[in-house]
Amino acid sequence: MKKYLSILLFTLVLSGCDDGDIILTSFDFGDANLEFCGGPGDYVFYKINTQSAESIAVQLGTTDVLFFESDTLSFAINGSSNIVSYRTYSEAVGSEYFCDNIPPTSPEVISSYLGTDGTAILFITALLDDNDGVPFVNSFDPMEEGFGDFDNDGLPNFYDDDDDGDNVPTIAELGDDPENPMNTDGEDNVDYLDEDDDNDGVLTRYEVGSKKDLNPRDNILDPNVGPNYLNPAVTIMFVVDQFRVHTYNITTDARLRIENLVLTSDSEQITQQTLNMGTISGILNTDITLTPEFPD
Ligand SMILES: [Ca+2]
Ligand SMILES: [Ca+2]
Ligand SMILES: [Ca+2]
Ligand SMILES: [Ca+2]
Repeated sequence: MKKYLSILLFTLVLSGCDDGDIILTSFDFGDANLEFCGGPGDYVFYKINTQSAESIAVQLGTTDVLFFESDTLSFAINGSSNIVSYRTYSEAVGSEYFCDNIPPTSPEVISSYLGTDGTAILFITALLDDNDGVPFVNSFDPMEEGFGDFDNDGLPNFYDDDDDGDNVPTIAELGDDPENPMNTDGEDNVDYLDEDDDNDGVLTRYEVGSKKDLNPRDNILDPNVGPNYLNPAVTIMFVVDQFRVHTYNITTDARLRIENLVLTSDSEQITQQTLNMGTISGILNTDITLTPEFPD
């Protein structure tokens, strides 16, 4: 006989059940952390309740590379490419049960439910940061550390670690007091948004030792004054229209929710309107290095 029970109803039934009846399901993942392994083609999210020896796992078959940008993605649960499975075991399982190429043969599966309907929704929040010492500003103004692109290198200021494209990293152009960034020539923009920091008519990027030199900081003719790009008396130049390597960090949080889930076993069906699986902070935390193309 097939029983149709909502999880809520089932929880009520269980809480009134203390006479040793056989309990097939507890479906309690309240304290369990959402965990993750896998990658494109096989993204696996799972929760384990070690006390009641049960697990719920969501496998997503998308071959897309996820977590590098913010997005909200929906996946139809179908039992083949996108799988939800709920299981109880003879004893608690560990992460290897979901993450190893060859899953362990023990413990024994007591009951097994497969998702036959529902939608898994993945909320991805990716934070990009150049860690250049300038705090993020929610603005499109190219003079602010936001979405504007001061040097037109394709990287918005908030994750461009050389905002003015002069091949001196922003963090090296702020000076001792980031609240009041350095302005060597005392004119126009502060140094990290100034392509000619000493106002000598030669772009900072050009105040180097050769056409291939991408580091103006180590060209110092007069050590008493400092690097040539901060010395208006020195105008030795080589045309360098290339950018140095840039680095920024991506840190991503992922939240998973399942809606209208139908779990089916041989003898029973469990439905749940909304199942919040939880959040994984820092599911991705990686540095990206690239060399921006020089604009025409
Ligand atoms: Ca830029
Ligand atoms: Ca920046
Ligand atoms: Ca710079
Ligand atoms: Ca100079």
